[in-house]
Amino acid sequence: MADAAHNTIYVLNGPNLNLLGTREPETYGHATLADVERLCVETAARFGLTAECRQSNHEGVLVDCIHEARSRGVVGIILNAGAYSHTSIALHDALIGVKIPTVEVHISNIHARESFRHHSFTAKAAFASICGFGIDGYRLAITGLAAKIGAKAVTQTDI
Ligand code: CA2
Repeated sequence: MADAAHNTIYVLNGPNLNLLGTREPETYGHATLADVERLCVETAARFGLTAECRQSNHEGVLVDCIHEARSRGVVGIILNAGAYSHTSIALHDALIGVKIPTVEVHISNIHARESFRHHSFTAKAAFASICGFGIDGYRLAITGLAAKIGAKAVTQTDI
């Protein structure tokens, strides 16, 4: 493995999540994508993990990120595939293919919204899903992922 990343997790955000904090605050809150990514980096660090954050509006780019995660030896994925969650068999297949422990996150409670948001293809390939906690869902997801992969909270003396 050329570029092993054995304490790296990927945080992948899909289409339109770059607009966070600019519109629809009643649904998605006021935090920006930069706020989400900061939260993820800080939460991951508490478990000795490095969060690498990517956002793309393109399905194929997200598929490529998932493949890259495997080739780099990434140990976990946090995925909010946005609307592709509800449509993308390609993302589902990529996650199944790489076999990396994945947590699906949605900022909003997709089950309390339109029926077309109730089903998620990507959730079927994740070991856990979380929705409706706003951006705190990312923190909860990383905490759960850390427990799943055996990454222990680091103490101040470890840092
Ligand atoms: O609740 C979530 O996190 C979603 O994944 C967000 C997606 C939506 O399609 C999913 O059903 C649920 C949409 C992200 C769009 O984010 C925006 C943020 C601000 C303004 C406009 C869009």
